[in-house]
Amino acid sequence: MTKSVIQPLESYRLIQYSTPIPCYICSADNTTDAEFCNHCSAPMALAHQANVRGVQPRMVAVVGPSGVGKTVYMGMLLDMLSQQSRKMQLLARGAFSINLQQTTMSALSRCEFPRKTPNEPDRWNWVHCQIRLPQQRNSLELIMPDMAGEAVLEEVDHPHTYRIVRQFLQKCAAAVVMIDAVQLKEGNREQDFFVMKLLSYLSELDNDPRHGWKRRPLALVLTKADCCEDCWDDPEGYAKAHANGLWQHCRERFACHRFFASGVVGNSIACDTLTEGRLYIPLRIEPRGVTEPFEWMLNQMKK
Ligand SMILES: Nc1nc2c(ncn2[C@@H]2O[C@H](COP(=O)(O)OP(=O)(O)O)[C@@H](O)[C@H]2O)c(=O)[nH]1
Ligand SMILES: [Mg+2]
Ligand SMILES: [Zn+2]
Repeated sequence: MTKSVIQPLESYRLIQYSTPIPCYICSADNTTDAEFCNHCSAPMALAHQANVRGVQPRMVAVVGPSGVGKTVYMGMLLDMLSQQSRKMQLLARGAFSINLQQTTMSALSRCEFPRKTPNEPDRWNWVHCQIRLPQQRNSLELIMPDMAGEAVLEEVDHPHTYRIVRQFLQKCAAAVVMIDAVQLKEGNREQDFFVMKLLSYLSELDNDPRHGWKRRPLALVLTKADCCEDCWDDPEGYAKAHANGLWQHCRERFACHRFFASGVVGNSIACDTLTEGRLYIPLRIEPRGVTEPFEWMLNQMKK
């Protein structure tokens, strides 16, 4: 014999699903309890935070080929800005915004570089932060993801394959574009080609003469400058000498751009391992030229 039981339907729970929440990156509707957007995989925490605070954060991109040093640069930048008190100050919004700084700084403190960024967008670290500029009353809300170089290249080569990359770059107010100074010097043209493709993609993504990428600030950062001393004094001259096509491209298509040099470690050595191949070990942390491109970019955005 089966005993009859009363099973409450709790259909009131379904009411919450009647109001969809639009994703902050691609604007597609999602249910209230979705962790990542169903359409582009961006974290829905970005949309919830924007709704709660009633402010629309602006977005900035840090892009470049895989292995150029984006993760190390962003982690160090966040760490430096969150610790300085007199100049530009950064305050993370939400616990998830601290992950990138935490993973980078804890790897560097163990004399290691952080692991490679996965290609899957739901595994990227996103940063939502508030920036206070010196002598300014109003602060700035920013969103920055640490995207994998391969995903960006895939979208650039085959547009519409990575919805998140396309939607994000379309809405970005400015970008830091990174190029490996060591590879340029060694004559490896891959960096040059990647960045030129990316810049063409951006120009086509939004070619509005007033608000399109032509007018948006672009900081071109030569990374790993600790290994090529000659790029510190004149980063633009270095780019002109070693990546002339890229330099010309910027001059013709981007009204607001500047070249910078940056290095996070003072010295690193290569070590061949049996399991993971060649690994680079940072011997000392000596950030140089890390905050300058970012500060320049924010100042240009204000204009
Ligand atoms: N010499 C030097 N090497 C760096 C620096 N930053 C990154 N690297 C090297 O570049 C590799 C890739 O860095 P990562 O930030 O993961 O690159 P991403 O793929 O662009 O995110 C690291 O494992 C290091 O070997 C730097 O400032 N100086
Ligand atoms: Mg990375
Ligand atoms: Zn989305």
